[in-house]
Amino acid sequence: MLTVNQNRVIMSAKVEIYTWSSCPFCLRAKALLREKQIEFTEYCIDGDNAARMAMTERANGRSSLPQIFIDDQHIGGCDDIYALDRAGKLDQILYS
Ligand SMILES: N[C@@H](CCC(=O)N[C@@H](CS)C(=O)NCC(=O)O)C(=O)O
Repeated sequence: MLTVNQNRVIMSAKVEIYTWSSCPFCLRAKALLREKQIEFTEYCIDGDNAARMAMTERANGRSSLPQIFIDDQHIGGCDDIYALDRAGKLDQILYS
């Protein structure tokens, strides 16, 4: 995927996030991605139990929202993506 970052066009990873519209953790996770100017695909699954079950299977049993995937690799939820960022590992995954 092509992303504009600090006025440069660069390659970045495919980012997907499953959300509920009124979930504070989801809003927080999306805020981090937006802050980094990362484009992402959002699957808002409000009230869709079948979609939640499919997400849970893809997320190795994790059923809380959000669940985040980068290039089809399961990252986890909001706390996980912030922890990766604090550890300086998120940019590495996004731009490798
Ligand atoms: N530690 C998780 C917390 C996520 C969380 O608790 N999300 C709520 C929605 S805001 C949830 O999925 N709760 C489980 C449920 O309602 O079944 C994270 O950082 O993503």
